[in-house]
Amino acid sequence: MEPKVWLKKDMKEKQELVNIILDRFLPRKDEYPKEVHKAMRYSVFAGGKRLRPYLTMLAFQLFNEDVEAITPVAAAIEMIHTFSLIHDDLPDIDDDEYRRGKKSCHAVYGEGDALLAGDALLVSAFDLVTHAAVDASLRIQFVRELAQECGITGLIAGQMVDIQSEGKKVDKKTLNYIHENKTGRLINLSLRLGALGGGAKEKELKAIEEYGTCIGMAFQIVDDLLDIEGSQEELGKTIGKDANAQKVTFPAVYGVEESRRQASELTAKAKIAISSLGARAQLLEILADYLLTRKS
Ligand code: GRG
Repeated sequence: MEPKVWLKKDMKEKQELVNIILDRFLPRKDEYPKEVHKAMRYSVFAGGKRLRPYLTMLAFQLFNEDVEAITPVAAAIEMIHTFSLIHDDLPDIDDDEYRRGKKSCHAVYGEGDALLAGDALLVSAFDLVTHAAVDASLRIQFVRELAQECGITGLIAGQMVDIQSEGKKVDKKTLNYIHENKTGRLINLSLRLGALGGGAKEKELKAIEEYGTCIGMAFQIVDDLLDIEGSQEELGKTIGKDANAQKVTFPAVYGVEESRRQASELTAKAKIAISSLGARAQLLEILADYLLTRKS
């Protein structure tokens, strides 16, 4: 099968597994109090590539075929990711009216409901993680690592510095700090939890983490480039927002060409990092290339 076709097929199958868990786990739309449940479901099922859950499942599958065992963790990570998008779009953060090709959560349900829907997704994700069919000690580790990576030493820190840096001239170190924390940490953790759940050894984990660090940064560079060169229709969100808000982005600091070069270099490094895992890591390699050329 052609690599891209294989990847698309596998992504679709795994997306469906994740969607089933999300649908089973999230409260029904008509459950009291309805508004918050509707808003949660609206954003979770608005679309989205389901990249992070896919990474968790792929990493798990390198070591264990029974991928359904890790699906609760994959779905929980998607809930956290969706929470971060809902809050990121709020008027006091990035103020974005569109997300995943639809009106953003607060634009439909109002700021209060969107805030609570995000909070509920974040908290419930920690419950869902504990449903993974792995050893209890691993489940505890998952909860702890999620809290650390998403909290004040991870995502929130990255987002905070991002907000503080708007309109300012920042150095390359700060640019890296923002992107590594805001985007890279959750991408890397998605892979790490999958690999840990599957039973990866220390050396294998290291290779997967190196891959995660590289594709995480490349993913954000491409995200920055798409904000300049992408199409609003394909992306499903407003484009040109970064420049308008004087955001700290790779193209703003390095220029478009150099940013593209860095994304390619990181993708090549990511593929080298997992070459030691052999043929079983082929889909991760194909995925790295796909992420570099994605249009949405
Ligand atoms: C505690 C998780 C947590 C977050 C609080 C709001 C916030 C702090 C962080 C926001 C982080 C953020 C929005 C980073 C941008 C990352 C990014 C490039 C998102 C787009 O990801 P895609 O393209 O989106 O995978 P889809 O819609 O396909 O899922």
